[in-house]
Amino acid sequence: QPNGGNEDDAQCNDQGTVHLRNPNIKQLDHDILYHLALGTESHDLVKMFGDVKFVCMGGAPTRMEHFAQYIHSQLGHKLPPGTKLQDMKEHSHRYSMYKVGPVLSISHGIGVPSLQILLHEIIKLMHYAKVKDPVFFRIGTSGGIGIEPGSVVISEGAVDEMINPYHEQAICGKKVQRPAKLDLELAKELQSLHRADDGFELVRGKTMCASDFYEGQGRIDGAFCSHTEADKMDYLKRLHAAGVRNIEMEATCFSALTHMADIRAGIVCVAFLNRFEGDQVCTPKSVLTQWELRPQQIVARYIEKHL
Ligand code: R2B
Ligand code: URA
Repeated sequence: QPNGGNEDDAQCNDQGTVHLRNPNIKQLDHDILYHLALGTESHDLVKMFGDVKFVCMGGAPTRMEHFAQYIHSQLGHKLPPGTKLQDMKEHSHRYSMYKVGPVLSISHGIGVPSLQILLHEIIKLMHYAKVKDPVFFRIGTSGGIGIEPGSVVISEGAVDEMINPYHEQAICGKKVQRPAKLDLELAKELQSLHRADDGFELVRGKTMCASDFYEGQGRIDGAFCSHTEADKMDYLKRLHAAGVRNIEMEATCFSALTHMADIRAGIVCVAFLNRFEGDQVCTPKSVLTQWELRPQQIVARYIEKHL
């Protein structure tokens, strides 16, 4: 193992606070969460974030701003009196972060590297803020496999492009694999919050995480392409047969890092297209924007239920 100790150590999460699996952290006088523009010495993290219960992440800054507004308008009555929507602009060197009482809404950008940096710092933030039993969500967009465009997929777990159920990370010249597991009970509960009159389908399935939108997702419409339409269809069918129902770009990392931190986590994504039918996202932007609200609705119901 690289410096950092045994990843199989049992978590001592007796008080429900988030423990860091890194013995080096204890040696630090103070810790700077560089990409969040926060630090243990410069900020009172317990005061600022100690009440957080739900951490919601999604790729786009505007979506996460909208989610914060949505939570404020929908759940305001259940939040402590006077709870305001805080735009934490000054604490977003790279990411956009909003706080509505116990709900943190943060954009993570596109792809694993951007998300992974954020997860390291947010998990440390939860630890320093002494947050108890937080639940993490990714509310995102994806390409569906064999499902109606506009459907919502609740992930049961993630696989990489090779259909391996782990997140692989090179550390000091060695590849380290970490299981990309999600909480199945949470996934089932999220599914139960779907209503017959929602006007969209909701399915549970595996999510394939790619490191590219084009060739890495089998698309034949990128700037480069050395495979055929038939190769693509074979690959999509193999994914489907393995239980994969959607493709996006962060699921393995999100699942693996939350799992390692012993944090309950769920991924809820809307599918913008059915990849069996094509590669281009042809639906008008105004419709996509409406579809993007669907995962937010499901997660807001979960939050409301558990407030
Ligand atoms: C879904 O959509 C983005 C790419 O368009 C990426 O962040 C993802 O996971
Ligand atoms: N996001 C992806 O990563 N893939 C898609 O096909 C659509 C959204």
